[in-house]
Amino acid sequence: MGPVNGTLVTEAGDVSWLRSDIALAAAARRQAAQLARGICLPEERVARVELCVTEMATNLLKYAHDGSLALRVVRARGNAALECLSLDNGPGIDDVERALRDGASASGTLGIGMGAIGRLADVFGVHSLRGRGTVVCARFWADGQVPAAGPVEAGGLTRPISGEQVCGDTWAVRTVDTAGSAGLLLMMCDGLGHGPLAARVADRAREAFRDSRNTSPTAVLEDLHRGLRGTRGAAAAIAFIDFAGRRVQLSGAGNITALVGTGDTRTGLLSLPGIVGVQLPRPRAFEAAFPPGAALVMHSDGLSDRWKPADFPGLFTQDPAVAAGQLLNQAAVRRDDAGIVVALHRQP
Ligand SMILES: [Mn+2]
Repeated sequence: MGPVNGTLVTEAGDVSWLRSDIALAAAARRQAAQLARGICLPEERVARVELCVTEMATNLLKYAHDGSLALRVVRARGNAALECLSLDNGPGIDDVERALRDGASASGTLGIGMGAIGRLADVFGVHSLRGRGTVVCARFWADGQVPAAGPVEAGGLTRPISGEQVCGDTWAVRTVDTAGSAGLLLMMCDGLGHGPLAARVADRAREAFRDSRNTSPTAVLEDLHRGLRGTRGAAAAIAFIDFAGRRVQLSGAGNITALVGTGDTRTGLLSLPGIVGVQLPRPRAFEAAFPPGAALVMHSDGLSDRWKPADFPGLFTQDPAVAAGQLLNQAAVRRDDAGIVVALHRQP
């Protein structure tokens, strides 16, 4: 049974990570086509997906040297889409606008094919940092219809520690719509350790978050604590974005980084010590303003917390999957599961 006062917007699912090597294009085509058919994309659109990942793989191999593709099914408000993300730490694209227009970057390298990917996909986004890397996102909705976006858009991404197929980091987003308040609830959860036992914590956390009837972050965190009893436990944080009040409230325990970025400033939101599911002190909530243009970012310790919004010009005007992808791409520490969820308050 779902929550009475809200519906699930989106949550972490399985992500296929494919590292850049000579077999990347073929492997990505096979994997992407299988996922696309799994959500009943018509064959004509499966062919588009295959073209898209071929372009992405070719770009990574030729120009970025090292990078990866992340393929996944995303679900939002009852619809499903196949999403293809390309992440690299290559030279970047000098002039993204130009690369999209005439199919060649100013340096004649990484941007080739970018315009083609943009024309193939239902939703397309690219964010590039010179000398630091590029993230490209192409999304194909099963029915070709892009769902209407709300005032706050959210998305996330997880990547398991190298050598593991499953991830202990997870995230989820659901709406709150009661007489008193309308907004978005977000969860970021880092199951202790990694591998299948940590992934089980992550599954249970998403379940507890979905089933919670509560709307305040402290109460949802306590529901998570009950849901995770008997597991090895997790660091977790719950945030509530109040649409009318333009504020965000956060309650967390353990090592989850949470901050609101507006322009060049970042306001940290504190979590208390504790292990959700094992030992949770009385939760407290911390608040920050969340004006239009603001970004809420929550991530596990699989990402360094030393990044600054000022180092990512233009990132928070992008699709949340691109923003999450670029932050993970630039800040992941690689010796741990990595997980991040981002909510962006669109300008009215
Ligand atoms: Mn961790």
